[in-house]
Amino acid sequence: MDAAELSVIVPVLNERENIARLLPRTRRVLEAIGCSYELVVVDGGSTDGTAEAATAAGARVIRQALPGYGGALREGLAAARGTFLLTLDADLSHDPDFIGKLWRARLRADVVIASRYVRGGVAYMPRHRLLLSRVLNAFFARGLGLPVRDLSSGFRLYRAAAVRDLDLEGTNFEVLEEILVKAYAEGWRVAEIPFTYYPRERGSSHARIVAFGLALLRSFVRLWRLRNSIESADYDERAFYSLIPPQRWWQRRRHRLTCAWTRGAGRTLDVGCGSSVILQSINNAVGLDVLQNKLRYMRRYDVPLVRGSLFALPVRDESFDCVVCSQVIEHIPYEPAIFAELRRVLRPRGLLVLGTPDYATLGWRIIEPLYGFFAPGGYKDEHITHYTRASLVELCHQWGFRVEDVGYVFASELVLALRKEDLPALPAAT
Ligand SMILES: Nc1nc2c(ncn2[C@@H]2O[C@H](COP(=O)(O)OP(=O)(O)OP(=O)(O)O)[C@@H](O)[C@H]2O)c(=O)[nH]1
Ligand SMILES: [Mg+2]
Repeated sequence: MDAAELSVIVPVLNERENIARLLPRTRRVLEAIGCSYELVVVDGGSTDGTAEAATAAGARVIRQALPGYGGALREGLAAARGTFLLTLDADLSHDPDFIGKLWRARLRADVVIASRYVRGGVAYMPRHRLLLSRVLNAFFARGLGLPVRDLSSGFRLYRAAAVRDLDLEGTNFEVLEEILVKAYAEGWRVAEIPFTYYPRERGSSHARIVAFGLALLRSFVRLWRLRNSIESADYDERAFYSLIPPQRWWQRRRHRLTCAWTRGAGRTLDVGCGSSVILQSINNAVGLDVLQNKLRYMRRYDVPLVRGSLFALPVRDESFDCVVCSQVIEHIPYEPAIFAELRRVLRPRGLLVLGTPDYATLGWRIIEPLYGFFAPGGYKDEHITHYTRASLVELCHQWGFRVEDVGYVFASELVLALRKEDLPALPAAT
């Protein structure tokens, strides 16, 4: 079978009556949309003839091997062959007529959620379940720094690439939050569109509040670690808005220094931009990074981006008026190629803004261990090359950069403004 444009994935457990109503309606909606599609039903061992009903309605039925709703969803996502993957419940709480709206919103983000909790969305649910759902969603969104209202909606449209490589482990309904958090941490965009939810009319519920609650809390702890580690695409951006005062001040001081010097400096290349706000504040910048997830995250801001490494910048000679290289050189081994490349891409008399911790300062020698202790998922263990002001200035001179200005973040992190001068002879790149 050819790959479809859209795979519709329905996890089912004893939903014979519901699936017999859902699938023909879904098919009509998909025919009206006019895309090529496949219907994938993931059966968790139904004993009421659900699988037979699904097969009779023309769906591909998969018998799940992993346990629970989470297992079913993961197997369904893995088995689907579409470019877009849509998941919905069988119990008609998720009206198939809504698929048209999700499909029309498919280019707005990589994950589109049918959301009960955005403006225009409505949830007809028993009051105690609504309350629980709202509290848990607010807790997850706040605690994990996700700008999403309805993290537990199972009615979603995914770009297949956004979920294909996620390493998922949830077996209960907490897999929904897990998918979202991991996709977001990989830099994929998430959007919500308003949706009206109705409770199931037939069949019986599979929600087990206590087991689900415990699974959700365990999952929260793991996801919290991920969100506060540098693995998360928006780590640098979140640090700028951190609620921990020293982290917030640090980021802002660095931003202020760097942006004051690069303001109006012309065409700028931000090498190792990550998801830093600096890239956005320099209005004429191209962002460059080695990490795909950081670049993917920054796409939402419409900044020009390029993937590459400082050892071999994928840009032409002398093509930038200014280069920013902040918090990069301490993460990579020292090689002459670094300075040769920074020099090569800058025009004559161009400006280089270079930032790195100064290991000769008492401040940094105290702060780095503290940072490693309080932010175990942070950057400390990645600092492999230790510069001091003296060693860095010496190197810059060798490579034909004149120091124009010197700044410090909390007397520990050095930021140099350097001017590219003519050099009669460059040091041989060894
Ligand atoms: N394959 C599979 N499907 C499941 C499993 N648990 C639930 N489902 C299906 O997942 C969807 C959502 O389950 P529901 O029981 O509706 O859960 P809920 O919406 O939180 O609760 P209610 O609507 O109140 O029943 C339905 O289509 C179920 O049939 C499972 O272990 N395996
Ligand atoms: Mg339901």
